Amino acid sequence: MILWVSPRTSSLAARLAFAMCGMPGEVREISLRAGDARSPEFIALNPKGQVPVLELEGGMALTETPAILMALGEMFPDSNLLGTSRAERWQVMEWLAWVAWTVPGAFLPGFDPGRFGPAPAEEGIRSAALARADLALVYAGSRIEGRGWAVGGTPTAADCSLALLTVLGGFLGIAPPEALMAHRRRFFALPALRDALTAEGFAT
Ligand SMILES: N[C@@H](CCC(=O)N[C@@H](CS)C(=O)NCC(=O)O)C(=O)O
Repeated sequence: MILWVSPRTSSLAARLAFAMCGMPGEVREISLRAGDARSPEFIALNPKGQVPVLELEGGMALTETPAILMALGEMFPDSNLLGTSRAERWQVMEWLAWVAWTVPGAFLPGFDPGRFGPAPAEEGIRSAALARADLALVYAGSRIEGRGWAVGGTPTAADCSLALLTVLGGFLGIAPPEALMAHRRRFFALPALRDALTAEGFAT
């Protein structure tokens, strides 16, 4: 099994989930910045030209973070990535779906406003995105306040996705609410994540 990522991008959530499963395969890094995702070899793997991709034995190349996290959680149930009950699994999916919508809807235009409108509109697009991203972080902070983990009593895939939001917020210069930062510190302190975080350039 191979997990394809590009460091310090939204593939971080899948990389953390892979680490929570005990690194069941190889992690292969490409550089989005260098254009690797547009190479013929990568396009053959994922015609969308995006990371993450989970390449499975038998040739399936699974894309889309929620699908990858769900597949990992099902293949490695001891990881508790999908929680410990049916209700927790639904709640984990609720978080994954929300983050999957929130990243492109609220954060991405902040990084790359030119993709969402012509040059004269870029600054407005960017500042509107920052406001939406800030609101999303405040919402997530209010949900995590007073809790150890996003769902249930152990870390799950939802925590991978929440940590990603704080990281993207930081890249945009937004300070996430303290409850969310405390959650990220707690999560990043898990020994299973140490190597993945080091590879992504985060101090643990
Ligand atoms: N819907 C996909 C989005 C993945 C995505 O946007 N990946 C970004 C990483 S920041 C990417 O590869 N962007 C390259 C591009 O779209 O050109 C998911 O949830 O996994």
